[in-house]
Amino acid sequence: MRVDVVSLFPEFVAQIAGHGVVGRAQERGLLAVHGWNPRDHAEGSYRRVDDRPFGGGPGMVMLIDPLRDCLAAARAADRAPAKVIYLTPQGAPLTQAKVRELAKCERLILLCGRYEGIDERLIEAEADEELSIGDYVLSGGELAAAVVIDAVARLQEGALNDNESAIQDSFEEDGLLDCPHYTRPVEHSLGVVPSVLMSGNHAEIAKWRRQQSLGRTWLRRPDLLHEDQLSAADRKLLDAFRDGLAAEKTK
Ligand code: 9D3
Repeated sequence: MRVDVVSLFPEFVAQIAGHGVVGRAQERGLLAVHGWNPRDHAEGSYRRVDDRPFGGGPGMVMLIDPLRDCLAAARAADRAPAKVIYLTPQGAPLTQAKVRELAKCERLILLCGRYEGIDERLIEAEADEELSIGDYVLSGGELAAAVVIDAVARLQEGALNDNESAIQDSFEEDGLLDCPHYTRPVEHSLGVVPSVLMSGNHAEIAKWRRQQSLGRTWLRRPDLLHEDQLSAADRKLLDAFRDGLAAEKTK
């Protein structure tokens, strides 16, 4: 997969793409990330990339032409057709389902805005999709681009080592939160490890982990839990989790 990032700070994105799972995916030839700067396509000694908004108001708007020429240069750098994604607070929320879909693309071009945003005509003419990474305010699209790159990189075949398997992720599997994890020592001044994890009974351990995933999702992210769609076994585990909590409260 090839990802081209159009940004006034392309080195910012390259930096992130050089480390961890993303860096390793690049080393393994599974992913290539390239940066493109609209300022390199801006005219005159000022190399202007923005101007004041029509209708007035604060801030600046990114000009059509430097962006369009930059995007054309990025497109022309490879024969494969690219899906162009504009990263913006007005976009559809990024989900793991969307990440799975994007990870299958041969080529993506990520368009990062700065200032108040980009002239709407450029977006209408060039962007296939608009995505947001969540309901909070960033200073530009670069961190959002880094998030998209990280999430799609780890789904490339061969990007993860065996111990990092994407399927093991309970979130990837069924949209539940993960269970708690423990390591040595068994007894610490901060507390002891739940005894079931020391029992060697793998069926009981799997049940406990499943129950913790269900219980935590119910407590912390009820929006992710579709109770009406749970299996009878999951229902029982969740009911027991709730009973356990209630018992603890009355203790
Ligand atoms: C202070 C500016 N805001 C006026 C009410 C609008 C605004 C413009 C540009 C807010 C943020 C940004 C820059 N953000 C992004 O480019 C961005 C983003 C984000 O801020 N949150 C979540 N996902 C994304 S994707 C791109």
